[in-house]
Amino acid sequence: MKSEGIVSRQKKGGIFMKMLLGNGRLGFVVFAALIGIFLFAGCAKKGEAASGADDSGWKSDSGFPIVLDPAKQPKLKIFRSINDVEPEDPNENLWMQKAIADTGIQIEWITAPGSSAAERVQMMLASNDLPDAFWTGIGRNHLLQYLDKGVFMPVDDLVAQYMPNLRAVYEKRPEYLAMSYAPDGKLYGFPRVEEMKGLVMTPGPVYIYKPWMDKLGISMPKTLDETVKVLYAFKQAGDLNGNGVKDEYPISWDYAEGWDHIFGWFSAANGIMDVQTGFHTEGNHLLLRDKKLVYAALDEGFQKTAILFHQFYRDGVLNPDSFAPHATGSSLHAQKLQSNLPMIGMFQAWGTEGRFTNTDVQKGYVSMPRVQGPKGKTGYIRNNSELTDTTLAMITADCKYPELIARFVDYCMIPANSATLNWGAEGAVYVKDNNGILRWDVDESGQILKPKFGLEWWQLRGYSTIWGPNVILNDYYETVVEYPRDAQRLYDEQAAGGKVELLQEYEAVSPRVWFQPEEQAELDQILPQINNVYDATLQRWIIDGGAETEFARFKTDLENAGLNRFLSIYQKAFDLYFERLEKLD
Ligand SMILES: [Ca+2]
Repeated sequence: MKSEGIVSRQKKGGIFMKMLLGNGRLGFVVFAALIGIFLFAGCAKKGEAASGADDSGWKSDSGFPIVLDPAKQPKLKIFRSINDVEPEDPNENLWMQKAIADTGIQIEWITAPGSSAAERVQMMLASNDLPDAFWTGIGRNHLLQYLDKGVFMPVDDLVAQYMPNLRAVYEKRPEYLAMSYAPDGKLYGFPRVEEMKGLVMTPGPVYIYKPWMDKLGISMPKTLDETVKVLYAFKQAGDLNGNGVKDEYPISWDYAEGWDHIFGWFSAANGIMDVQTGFHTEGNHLLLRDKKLVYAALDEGFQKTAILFHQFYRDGVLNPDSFAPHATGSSLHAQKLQSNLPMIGMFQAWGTEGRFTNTDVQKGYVSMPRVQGPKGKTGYIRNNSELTDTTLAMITADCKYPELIARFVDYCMIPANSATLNWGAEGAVYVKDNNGILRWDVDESGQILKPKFGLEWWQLRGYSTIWGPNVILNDYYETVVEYPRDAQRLYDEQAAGGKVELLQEYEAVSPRVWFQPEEQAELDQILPQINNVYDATLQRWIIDGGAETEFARFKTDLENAGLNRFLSIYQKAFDLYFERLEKLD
């Protein structure tokens, strides 16, 4: 256990030296002291409690356990929000029980149910009645709000001194470190990273109904022109589902859902990828070219694709209900998928699971490979990040033993501990196979987890982990933990749709850059206006036409809505991020 996940001594501090020096904050004396620590750590045996640094003897100097005499450890009060399937006292949580056994750490948890956590956190901050750390329930907005009030403790030095496992992560992924710096150039709290080979970095596949292609003797299209021909062949064939009614549509879209953007899949073939992200809507329609932000709708490829989609609409190729406003219940698009007969030739979705009532219909849909257009290949990425948080376990300024928290977080950064912290404990969600790899503890069906503790399979994750800072990297799969079984099918379909190539071709506009509070407020005010112009214009162009003649006016409308200001604020945040990243490389 003691040597598990400890980084090689040679690598220690490499990136952190650059980062600390790069920020110009450390004088020579501090730098020398840190070098001393690394040299010392290089000599000490792993996990050995070295003498001298602490006189009470209740804690070790490095490795695990952290606390040697729990009775003597001063109290640590840590806040976290809890969910309703887990034990009320996080110390009774399955993951935490192993963590206590491994580290010896004693935590007095202050908890609130998820529904009232935000209010509780605001009260604690407003009254300055603070725990030693906020494990969860706190985020960037809190930090920005209290940044100049000294409520939170920067953790740069703690990372450099006490966190070899987190440093190893930053060595491999300097971009995550560069994204973690607050506007004042310091680190607060710790990250959560959930790399799943880019699962959330591309949208769900574009699906095409294979039995209709087979019926018409059409093979999978390879170009944009061939794709358009397939769609028109579907249209001309008429009653493909054989119910005597022309109720089929070659393409359907659920525009109001705001999640999938089949238009953007096409527009990339006309030279401009148009992104819709679902969440992080600030990244919609943005792409990075040579580190500069570009707004997709300003490109002629966007205009050209709008003209194509108007043809689809006019010719009955596109389901006219694609733009129906979202009422409660299923959208008209969703209802067509749920029909007992196939009604749609092509659509895009985050997997087909749960969208169909007839599994035979569902089985006919296959993931479409990218096709070549006049100015590129189809497909888009999502402006997302697998770094989902940078401010977990945020330590407050008055904490007397911040190194205990830092070392405990570093315990969470050991790969197997991160996997179980993120997805559920061994003994609940996972069992280790003969090679020591964590695998789902499945029932006889082989598909879902064995029910345990009187809970359903989908409750075992929430029951058995305390969440918090953790890092899952792609290289942990099949070395530490299996790829999440419930995501494998979607991943495979994305891969068939050209995911890997897309992620090499494009760089995501990360939502993890930082804005100053006043900039954020300005973005929040401008963004809905820009989106209104985009949404209203694109829908009108597709339904009524107008893309040929109104392109210049559209650009003016976007500018009047604040597009230039929006781009300059976002670009500034990116410039700072790239500048920091360069210093680390
Ligand atoms: Ca029909």
